[in-house]
Amino acid sequence: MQQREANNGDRLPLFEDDMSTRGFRGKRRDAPSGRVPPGQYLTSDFPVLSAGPTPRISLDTWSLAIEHPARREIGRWTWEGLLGLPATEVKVDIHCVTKWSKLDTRWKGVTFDTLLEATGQPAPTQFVMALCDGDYATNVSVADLEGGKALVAYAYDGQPLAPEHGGPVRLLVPHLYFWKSAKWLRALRFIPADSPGFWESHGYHIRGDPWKQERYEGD
Ligand SMILES: Nc1nc2c(c(=O)[nH]1)N[C@H]1C(S)=C(S)[C@@H](COP(=O)(O)O)O[C@H]1N2
Ligand SMILES: [Mo]
Repeated sequence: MQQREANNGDRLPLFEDDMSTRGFRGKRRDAPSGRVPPGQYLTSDFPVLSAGPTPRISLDTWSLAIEHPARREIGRWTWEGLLGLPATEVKVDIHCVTKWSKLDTRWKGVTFDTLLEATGQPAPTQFVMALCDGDYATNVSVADLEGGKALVAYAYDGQPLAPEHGGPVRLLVPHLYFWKSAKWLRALRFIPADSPGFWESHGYHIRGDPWKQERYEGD
């Protein structure tokens, strides 16, 4: 995959870097095949996939927590607090296990690395459960979050993230199937060992790498 190779493994390409190198990539828009994982088709619209209703979330009371396995909080940010952290803009391709892929989606938010750094501690364990309003949860390894691979995103395509797409804040882990990109994110809880979240306990793959077609348990 071109974007990955050009950007150190799975690291998210910074939006500015991407724009500045675009000239060297020439016709990559005409040759998207190398960017579409096996079994996926391209879509230009943005489907909404939610296991339940879109929660109503008030920014006045909203916060995002990072929790130690013993559930002790090691960080918490209000909406203003989150916006006050250094932001990152990325342009990435996303891949849903229901087989749509969408190229060049633009997001803004705070990287996992920046949040963890702001806690002033190293990762307490190697696995995280992303917890959401509305009971959804998904597991992600620290290896799949760190090194610029994941964003806590609050803007999409230059606008505040729409509620149906996970606003105010969602996780964005674009190198894994999109079910890992938890909408309405409220906490990142470090867990002692990898354990399934919502879809992962309903037969979906524990990791979900679209390039390996890790769709279902056992793939
Ligand atoms: N909280 C929450 N996050 C979620 C989901 C959900 O049902 N609830 N669905 C997941 C799935 S299966 C996909 S494909 C994407 C869909 O995101 P979208 O609706 O913005 O396209 O969100 C993921 N994150
Ligand atoms: Mo999905």
